[in-house]
Order: sequence, then structure tokens, then C-alpha cells
Amino acid sequence: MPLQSSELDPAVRGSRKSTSGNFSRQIRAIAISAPECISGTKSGRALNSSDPVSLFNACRCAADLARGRESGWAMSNWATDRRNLRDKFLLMYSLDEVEKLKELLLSERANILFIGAMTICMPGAIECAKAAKALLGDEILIILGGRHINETMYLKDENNRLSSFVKHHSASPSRLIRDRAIPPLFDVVIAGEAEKVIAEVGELFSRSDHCPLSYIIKHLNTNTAGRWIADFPIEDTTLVSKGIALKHDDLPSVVKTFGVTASFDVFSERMTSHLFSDTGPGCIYDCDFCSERRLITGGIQEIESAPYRLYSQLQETVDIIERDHPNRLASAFIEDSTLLSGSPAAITKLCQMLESHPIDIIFGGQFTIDQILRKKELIQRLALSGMRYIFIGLETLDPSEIGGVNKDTQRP
Ligand code: B12
Ligand code: SF4
Repeated sequence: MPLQSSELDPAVRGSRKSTSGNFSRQIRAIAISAPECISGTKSGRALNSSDPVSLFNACRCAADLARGRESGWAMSNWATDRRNLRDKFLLMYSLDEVEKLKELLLSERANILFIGAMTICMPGAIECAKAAKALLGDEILIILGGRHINETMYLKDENNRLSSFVKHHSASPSRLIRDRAIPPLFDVVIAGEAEKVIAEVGELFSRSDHCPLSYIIKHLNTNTAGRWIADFPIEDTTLVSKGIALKHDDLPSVVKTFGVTASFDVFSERMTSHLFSDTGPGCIYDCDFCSERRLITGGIQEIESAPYRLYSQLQETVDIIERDHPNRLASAFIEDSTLLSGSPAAITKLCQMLESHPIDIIFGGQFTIDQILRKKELIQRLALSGMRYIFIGLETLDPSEIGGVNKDTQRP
């Protein structure tokens, strides 16, 4: 028998709203992953997904609050069922989709636009922000975050959490605004772990009176969990969190919050969820060129509880696909840079849970070559519990295993 998931149906939770609380304005938010191309649509032959998981990860606490009561988010346009909530999120590929974005901004009468940007998507983020400001002027607060921001606005030393120690790479959007190289399009620029700080910024927005930006700057509590930097380039102000650790066991999962809309062809006709064990936003390796390298993203975190998080997300996937797509079976792709950071203890624990409480799901995940060579037995064991697809990274700690190729060049 599978373990039980205790999810309360969002439709039921949505009907228990409170109208109390001191909310001056309703949050009407849209969240987009900025496009990487000028025109066209993504080729069916490229690795892809229809789900903006990075953005989902960032917005999951706000979306979870929207399903509850007594918060600005509970009064927002995100306080709806999963299917409608999904419609407030756009994963954009090219600028051809800007018209779609404009339609969404108008139909939702949006007053907050969250933009997630990877480096290659940054010019697209600027174009989307321009379109939103041209349409809605100062009525819309634009909040930028995502990988590009994490890598261009950072603390030299994570333990020295003062705004005076914040560094800006020459491609930092905040720096580009201050240097007048790009227009002042982004009201708030957030680097780092955004789950809680996005929720908090929204709450403050809903309580603010005439000038939301000043109100947010004045009241944003740096005790809000997560390692983040919130920069306000137009006001030339920077806030740095105290660095209180996120408790990943307590965070709502992406699958539970946003449901499943993707279906990877490697899993035949099955619906595919994206899972993340949250053992860290990056990789245990430190390859020179890579955005996931340990040096940038930090070390492993909460590894002991990671197999439990993954198991419960596999179960949630089955429950949610049964409910939202009753004619389809379940599959999942585990987005960890390497599955459970390649930890034999954590993978063994996941195997034990799947063996003692099987789940009707097939899944895939990523390993590097040396992990595959050294963990054959564990991978065979995972295969017996549903692993059908391995995405192989051409990396190894022992270059002789792959003819001398070595990307982790700094390692002694
Ligand atoms: C899932 C995934 C995808 C999915 C979903 C993408 C999406 N837009 O949501 C798909 C398959 C569609 C995809 C596509 C691409 N991806 Co991708 N993807 C990933 C992957 C594997 C996991 C992302 C994730 O959820 N991580 C876990 C969360 C917790 O970390 P996070 O993503 O950094 O998010 C946190 C913060 O960055 C922040 N945050 C994120 N978004 C936002 C938004 C706002 C408004 C704020 C305030 C904060 C914020 O809060 C989050 C929670 O703490 C990462 C690798 C990795 N291990 O992270 C690559 C990765 C992010 N992808 C990458 C790239 C290059 C791409 C593509 C450009 C590839 C391509 N040419 O097609 C496209 C871009 C598509 C697009 N328009 O956004 C690079 C980014 C490198 C960089 N410096 O920009 C990465 C790091 C992989 C790599 N090493 O190359 N990707
Ligand atoms: S092993 Fe892969 S994901 Fe990890 S740092 Fe190296 S190239 Fe990046």
C-alpha cells in the first residue's frame, strides 16, 4: 500500500476564505519565465518541458498561501484551483509570445509581474518588462529574479550578510539600471532563495497604501527565511536577509501546488511531474563553466530527509494525476543536478521506501558517468522500483574513466 498524502482539495480550502485582515489592495499577479529567443517556437527535438519549474519553485509559498486564509495571497487572483492558477504562469520561448503576455496582463488587470530570467533570457526579460510598463505604467510592480540574478548579484562571503558587501557583476540588472545602461524597469530585483521572500513581498504589497515600493522597502523583514538579497535599484536600496535556513520539509512541493501539465515522450503517454529533492540548488561537482557548480550554488543541505521528500512527491504525483488526468498514468522527472546528490545512503533509503511501499509510477533522473559506474547495483535496484530513464552527465571525478575528459578542472 502506498503511503497516504494528506492534501486537502484546493477547491475545499478555497471556499474557507476569511475576509478579515488589513488588506488595502488585491494582489493580481502574473509570473513569467522570460523568453530566450527573438522569434519562433521551440523545436520538438530539443530537451524541453511545458512547466516553468524554476519559477514554480520560487512562487510555491505564495501560491500555497493563496489556498489558505488570512493573508493577502488568500485574497489574490492566485486563490483559485490548480488549473486556473497555472494560467497565471507563462513559460515563454520567444518574443512572439509578448502579445499573449499583454493579453494576460490586461485580462487579469495585473498589478504585479514576476519575471524569472536565466542568463540567455535576460534581453527577453527586458522586452517583457518594457511591454508591461508601456501597457500599465506605474500601476504594475515588476519583480525580477532567477538564475541570472543569482549569478550576477551576490555576497562575496555568505557569512557576511551586509548590504555593503553585495557584489554586482557587470551584467547585474540592478547595476545596469544604476548605470543607466537599461531603463529603470525592475522595481525589485531578488537574488537567491526566493520562496519565502516572494510571499512576504506580496503580503506587504497587499497591505501598502499609496506607494507599495516604499512600503515594501520599509517593512521587508530580513528575518524572512532563505539566503536572499532584495535590491531596489530605482530607490538605490539593498536589503540582505539574515540567512535563516529554509526548512525544506515544510515547503509545499511544486507538484502539489501547481499540479502536472507536462508529458515527456520518453515516458510514452504518461503525464510527467518535475520533482526536486531540495538537497541544494546545484551540484556536488564544481565544473569550471557550469551554473550549477558547487562554488556558485553552495553545498549539500538536508540530505537525511531528502529521500522522504522525494518519496512523498512521487506519491503526490500519482494522487494529483489520478485526480486531474484520470485517464493518464503517472511519471516523474527528478530535476536534482544528480539524483539525491549521488548519496548512496539517501538513494538506498529511497529504494527501501519504494520497495516496502510501492508506487505506480515510472521516473527518471540524472547521474554522472562515475556515479553510474560506481552505483550499478543501486541503479538496478531503482530500476526495479520504476526508474526507466537516466540522463547522463559527461562528468567524472576520475578523468581516466572517460579518456581524460575533465570539466572539474580546479579539483587537485
Ligand atoms: C527545470 C529546469 C528547466 C525547465 C523549467 C525552466 C523554467 N523557466 O522554470 C526547462 C526544461 C523548461 C528549462 C529550460 C531552460 N533552462 Co533550465 N534548468 C532547470 C533546472 C534543471 C532546475 C531548475 C530548478 O527548479 N532548480 C531548483 C530551484 C530551487 O532553484 P532555482 O531554479 O535557481 O530557483 C530559485 C531562485 O533562482 C529563485 N528564482 C527562480 N525564478 C525566480 C523568479 C523570480 C521572480 C524571483 C524573485 C526568484 C526566482 O527562487 C527559486 C527558489 O529558491 C536547472 C538546473 C538546476 N539544478 O537548478 C536548469 C537551469 C536553470 N536551466 C538553464 C538553462 C540555460 C535553460 C534554458 C535557457 C536552456 C535552453 N537554451 O533552452 C531554458 C530557458 C527556458 C526559459 N524560458 O526559462 C541553466 C541556467 C543557467 C543560467 N545562468 O542562466 C541551468 C542552471 C542549467 C545549467 N547548468 O545550464 N530549464
Ligand atoms: S557535474 Fe554537470 S551539473 Fe554538476 S557542475 Fe559539472 S557540468 Fe554542472
